Amino acid sequence: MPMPESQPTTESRIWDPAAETQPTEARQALQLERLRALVERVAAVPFYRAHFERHDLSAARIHSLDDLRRLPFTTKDDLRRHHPFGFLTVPRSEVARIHGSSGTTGTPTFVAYTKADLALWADLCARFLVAGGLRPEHTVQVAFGYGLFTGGFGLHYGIERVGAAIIPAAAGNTRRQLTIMRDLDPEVLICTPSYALTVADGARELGIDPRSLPIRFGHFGGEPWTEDLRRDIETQLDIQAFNNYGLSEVIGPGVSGECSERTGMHLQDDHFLVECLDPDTLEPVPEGEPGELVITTLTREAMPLLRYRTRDIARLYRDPCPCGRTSVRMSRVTGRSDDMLIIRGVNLFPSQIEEALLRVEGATAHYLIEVERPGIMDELTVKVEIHRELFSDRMDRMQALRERIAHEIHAIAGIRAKVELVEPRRLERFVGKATRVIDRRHADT
Ligand code: DLL
Repeated sequence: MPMPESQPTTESRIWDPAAETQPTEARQALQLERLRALVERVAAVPFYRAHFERHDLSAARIHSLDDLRRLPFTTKDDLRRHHPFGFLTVPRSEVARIHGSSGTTGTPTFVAYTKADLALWADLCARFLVAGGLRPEHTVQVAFGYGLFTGGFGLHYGIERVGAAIIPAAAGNTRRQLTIMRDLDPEVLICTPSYALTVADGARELGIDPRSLPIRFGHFGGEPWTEDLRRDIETQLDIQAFNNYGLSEVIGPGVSGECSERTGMHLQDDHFLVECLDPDTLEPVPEGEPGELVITTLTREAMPLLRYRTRDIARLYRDPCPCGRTSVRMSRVTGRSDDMLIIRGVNLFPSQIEEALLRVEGATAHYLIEVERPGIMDELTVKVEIHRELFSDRMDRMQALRERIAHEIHAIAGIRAKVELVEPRRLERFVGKATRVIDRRHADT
């Protein structure tokens, strides 16, 4: 496992030593016990019950952790098909909170939590925050959105659990974020990695040296980023940058996060059983090879999931970590096995662009999505063929059409795109699967 170049100086403490340093054998016994209990609970969900009946499965037939492989996969499409609460295993009256996936798609996926789920979530966030240096005496600025997105509230209650002071600044308005920072002296920043760089840029624009800001370290997640970006953030802001990973369907942030060693993110495997599979064959990849993470939520109450296909590609590491935590660790997410793009932290499916184009008279469904990261922020360009009769030299008409398309894309996908109108048949045609996306962001990493 590669070592980061700079060694962090944050102190390493463990939030829940009994759980986090549990010997492997005891951990496996606990996982098996929890897996059996889970199989019993999810039999209440018609989707799972049908599979159990077909395959004559029950909790009593789960003898070892290998029996996990006899359980069905769950996909985002399954959740959509049983929208909104087909996977609920508790009465609605026991639901304490509902969040949604950041994918602002036509059919959202909602995730329900009981009171116990919320308590667990806060605890899991506390674990990685403490592993990455958070102490009760710190002040933390949270620049994640507070809303259906799990980032803001998830981290908020984790920080509260640790006992640190929270500034719930929420997402955006960089100038205000900087004023808050200057006035309140937070040592910790929580946001997406790309936003951390926006904060640095914003400071420079105001004539402030970003290295002079009070922030000493940050916990960043919610979108893919590279080791290069980490170095950039650390240099620009003179901080230590920690990575944390999660997804709404599983719980939100808190699935995994780095300790001060920063050699992979500790996966909280007393609560999440993780497999690393070849996305095509669905067979396990060899140890340490990249594969799709598939997660079973062992202890979630409201909406537990069996073998949820995250589509996130990463490696797993099982060698011991010098920090003393015994969990399996995961690498950075290096890609996704489906076509979902994450642009400036927002999930985008090519089908949403298609949907938007088809709402605008004059636009066609021949389009190409180009994503680049010329500076620190992702840039989305949609090239679209328009009907010949609309292709005129009247600049004002073309401009109006571009704006209508951009407006529809924003309405459907919640994202701003640059729109380029092209003449009919200018874009490549395909005999097999069409290539709709050219993503140049990771070409050099
Ligand atoms: O992004 C949960 C989260 C919020 C995690 C804040 C960390 C911090 P979703 O909106 O459902 O949930 O998006 C989940 O984002 O499947 C990954 O593809 C991607 N993702 C999340 N964290 C990371 C990360 C939240 N550290 C999807 N590195 C996931 C790479 C990440 N990708």
